[in-house]
Amino acid sequence: AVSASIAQFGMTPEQFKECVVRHLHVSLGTDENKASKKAWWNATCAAVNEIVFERATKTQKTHFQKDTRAVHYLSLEFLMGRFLKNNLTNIGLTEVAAQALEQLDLDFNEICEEEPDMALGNGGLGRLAACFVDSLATLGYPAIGYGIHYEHGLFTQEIKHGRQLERPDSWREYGNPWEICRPESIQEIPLYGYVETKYDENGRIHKEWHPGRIIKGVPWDIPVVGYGAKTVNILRLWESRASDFFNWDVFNAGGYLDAQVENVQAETISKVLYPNDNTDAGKELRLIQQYFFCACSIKDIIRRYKRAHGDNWDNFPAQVVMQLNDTHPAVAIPELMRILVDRAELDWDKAWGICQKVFAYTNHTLLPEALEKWSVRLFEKVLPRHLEIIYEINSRFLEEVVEPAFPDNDEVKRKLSIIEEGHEKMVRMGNLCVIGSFKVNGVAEIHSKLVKSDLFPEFDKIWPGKLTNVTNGVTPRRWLKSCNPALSNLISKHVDEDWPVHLDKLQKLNDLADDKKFQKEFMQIKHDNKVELAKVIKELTNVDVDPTALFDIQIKRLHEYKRQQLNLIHIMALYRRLLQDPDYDMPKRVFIFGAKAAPGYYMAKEIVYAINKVADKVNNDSRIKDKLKVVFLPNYRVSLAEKMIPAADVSEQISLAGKEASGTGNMKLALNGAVTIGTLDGANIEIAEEAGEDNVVIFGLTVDEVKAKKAEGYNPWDYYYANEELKAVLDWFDTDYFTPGKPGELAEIKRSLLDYGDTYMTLADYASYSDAHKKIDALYQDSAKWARMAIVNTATMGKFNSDRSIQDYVNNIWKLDPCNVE
Ligand code: 26Y
Repeated sequence: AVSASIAQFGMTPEQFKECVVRHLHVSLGTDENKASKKAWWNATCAAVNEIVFERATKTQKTHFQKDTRAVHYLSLEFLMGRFLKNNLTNIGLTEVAAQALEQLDLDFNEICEEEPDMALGNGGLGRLAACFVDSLATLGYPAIGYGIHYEHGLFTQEIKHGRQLERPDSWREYGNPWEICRPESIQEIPLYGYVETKYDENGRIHKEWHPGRIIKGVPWDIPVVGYGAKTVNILRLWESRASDFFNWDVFNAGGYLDAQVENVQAETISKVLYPNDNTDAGKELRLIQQYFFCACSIKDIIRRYKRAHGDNWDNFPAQVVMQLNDTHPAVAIPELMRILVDRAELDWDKAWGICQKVFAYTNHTLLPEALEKWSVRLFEKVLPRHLEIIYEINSRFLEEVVEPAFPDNDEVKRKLSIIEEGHEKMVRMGNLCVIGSFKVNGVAEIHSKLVKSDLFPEFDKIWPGKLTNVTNGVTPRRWLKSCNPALSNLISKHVDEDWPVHLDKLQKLNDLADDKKFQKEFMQIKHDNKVELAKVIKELTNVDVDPTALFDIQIKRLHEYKRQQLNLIHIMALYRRLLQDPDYDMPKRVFIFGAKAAPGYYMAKEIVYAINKVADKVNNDSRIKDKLKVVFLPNYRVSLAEKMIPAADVSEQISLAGKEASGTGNMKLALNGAVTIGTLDGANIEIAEEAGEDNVVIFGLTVDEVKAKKAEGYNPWDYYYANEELKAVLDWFDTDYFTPGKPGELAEIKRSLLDYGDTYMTLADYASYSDAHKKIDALYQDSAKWARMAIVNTATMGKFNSDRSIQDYVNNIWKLDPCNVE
């Protein structure tokens, strides 16, 4: 069905070329002689959009006419990356476009490089949202993604003298061809002010919120093209502006300048993405961002519902499900209650019944510092009516649900209460989400198990079955077909060509895992991809790396729990071994990092610096004869990931067991034939199950062993004194070996691993990690064995198709029907 629909856009390169040239003239106002590469890129996008916008309109119309139930994916982050190549892949016109541009003497890849990444997200959670909207459209489900139209996405990272510098990201400074402004769907959003209590003639209480400010929300629509391009869904992102009528008052009062100040404040809301990943800062502007986009989205959803169903709310839960991407959009729950109770004047129980049928919540982390809490004081200032509603939800929950389940148990009540009592009272957004949702899911088997047993055990007892699992996935369209065309073509020679939508079909490659010819072809492609990455490395860092070396890649946000520092100390140990014994037996190795540190995360930035200083020293030390290279690629982002992942031999997934909820980079790397070195954490466990124990290298403490060791009192010094190599490497941080003339510049890293308690048990896992790498070395030196492992990894990753994740959500949570468009 998919390839048939692709044929429907059957276009010749000549036709596509004509279309591009026409747009160069009529849309870009230039011509073939003057056009910059940027103009060519814009014109190519415009050509693609002739198909995309048409399909988007048709899809929206069909969904409206059939009055379909839809999922509304609420997320503060969508890490979309680039669109051009992806949309061409999904429309099935990549080859046609490449040939058309060639006829114009242009290089397709070079033109694609003109596109800035749309980086409206931090890491895993934001990229997951992007993979999910791709899969929803591919599977033909009615869905809309809601988020914020940030002016500045995640900062651009530069490395200067080894340190991270942050520069603003201006992804749409010169316009963005993929988005359309929809002023006809603007929403007005209240903030601040106070609540008035009124009584009607029957003595019924009524609350009226008198806001202190009104903000305008302007929607921008971005089409999301499904593979095969039958369904094109919409990602709707809200931009904040000053409200016209509100400013009019100020203006009439003579406050022209004040009005401008108000404008700036209003526009600040969607100005910038918060760059924290897995650490909550609790800032007022962030709460306002959360409320702003939730309120806009709910108004938008209700407007659409009323167009089909009028003022009758009875069908609302049948038509609408809202998925909360972590607790970030949790304020949507009291917002819907406010609209139902204060505006629609439903009675509380009826309103709450609706809410509890509409919301579902995904938990992405167990880390205490990432669990959102807002001070009651701040909540009351920004959203006074919502705070009242939260108190009401809470008191009814404690009385009607907790008391019967745990009679007279104040300790459990204290734990489950949405309000945390203490020095400063806090609103716990996680508890609010569990109480207000009909389903709660973790993102990998082990994570979901820990959500039940450690994070919310009492909730699991109160509502058995509410807490569940949906293992994450990644879209094979972007993360294999589009980013690794050579491997994709090889696969298509041996597997039905609809493998990008039936990824389980890759299993057929298992039969070829020992086939000499296939091994040779597979590994030749890996080599070619490494040659390409080596060029990128040279360009970005001026470091020469040998493509025949083993490429070992760790790409993810910089966080102590992800343990880039474990990778680093092991690299230092290898360096030391080579210095002590120039004949030390190991294959040539290149260690490659990509990672952004949150700008306020001190230790993460120290680790970035340490990696770069070690890299400087190692890469320029002729004594080790290029047997070891270390590369930190600056500004890691989706488009850079697309170049790194196809070139990886080894995938580093080395978080402390129990800390990484799932991981998704692990899936992308394995899918492209990298062998995982990893702990039994998150989705690594399921990857090992699928690929088989022989095709991954597992090391380190298990979740249970971590718990036991913590309980008995973990002491990192024991490991320091017990391991001569580990001690020597850690002591290196006190010297000026890697920071000439500046002894102790890296000493904080050693301190964090010893004096500050080694929160993530890096030293406890060191010996086992080092052994695991020795195993990798031996396997790599047997090239047939290695090829077999790489192939089996690609062959067995079918489970991690995000289509499977979406189908799990549909079956167990959303209960949607696919909708045929045309
Ligand atoms: C509270 C706020 C500052 C905050 C902002 C971003 C908190 C958390 C985050 C981001 C979390 C995140 O990206 N979590 C990751 O989600 C992935 C998708 O489920 C998982 O694969 C990954 O293990 C998890 O760390």
